[in-house]
Amino acid sequence: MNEEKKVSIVGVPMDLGQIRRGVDMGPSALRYAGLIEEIKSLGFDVQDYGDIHIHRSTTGTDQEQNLKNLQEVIKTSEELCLELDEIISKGGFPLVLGGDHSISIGSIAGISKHYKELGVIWYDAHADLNTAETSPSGNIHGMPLATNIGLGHPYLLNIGGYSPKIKPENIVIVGARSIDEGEKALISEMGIKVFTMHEIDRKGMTAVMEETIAYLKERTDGVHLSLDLDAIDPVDAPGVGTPVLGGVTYRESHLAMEMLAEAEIITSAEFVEINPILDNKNQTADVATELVSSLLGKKLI
Ligand code: B3U
Ligand code: MN
Ligand code: MN
Repeated sequence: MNEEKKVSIVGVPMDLGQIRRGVDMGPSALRYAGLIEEIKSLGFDVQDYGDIHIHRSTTGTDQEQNLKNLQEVIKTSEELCLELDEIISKGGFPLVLGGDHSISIGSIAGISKHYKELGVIWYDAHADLNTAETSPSGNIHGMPLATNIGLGHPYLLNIGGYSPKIKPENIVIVGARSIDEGEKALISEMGIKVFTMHEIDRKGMTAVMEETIAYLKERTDGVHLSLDLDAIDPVDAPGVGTPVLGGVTYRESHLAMEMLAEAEIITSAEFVEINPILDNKNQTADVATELVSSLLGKKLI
């Protein structure tokens, strides 16, 4: 990442990919935390594209097929896809502010067409590899990674007009500790690389990120960072819809972002699942803002 890069911000106030309201306020919480000013202070040209419109119908919501709010998710994803496609065509670095993790279906649809071998780092307590068939909840925020590798409802796969968006071997999941049975089967069947909390505890974040970077450098021509704040321990990031104990620490996460900045492999990013209603004085948005800053190259000295 270089200083001439234009950072193009898109907010996606989407909360229909899961059942707890409040995550739609994530983009506001990040702007309130001073995200834009922080990125500007690093010397970047920042362009804020504002928020994507979220289609909310109170009637006709599709609750069938174990896919909650399917139509609303599709409409928002298509718009996000177009917006990111345009940003990348204009040479911007897309920074997407969620919203729940279902937004990743639209973001990766817009980004992936610009790369032959897009890599993805999925920094998350969950694997988000469910389909309607395996999902215990019907919440689409638990399905975006499966969708992106070409598994799931045809309407979701069709966003952006092509599928799959990414190859299973171009994905690295970091921080997972709540993985459903169907997801476990898929991980081994597809050979998806996962660093669970076990590997992070055992090898340390330095080794995990060194391996992640080396693995992706070898096989990809761009890397999207999809950072779900619930990867981080609830002590450090309490404002998320589905907190899971035993997460990555604040310090480990900063180290991870600093190593990615140093490696210069990240070509787009999204920060998702911040729920200000469940937060402690905007702590989680403050943490996310700091992590964006480290990812974009902020140095301690
Ligand atoms: N795997 C579960 C729970 C979940 C996924 N993502 C979050 N929670 N944040 C599911 O519903 O798919
Ligand atoms: Mn997630
Ligand atoms: Mn998660």
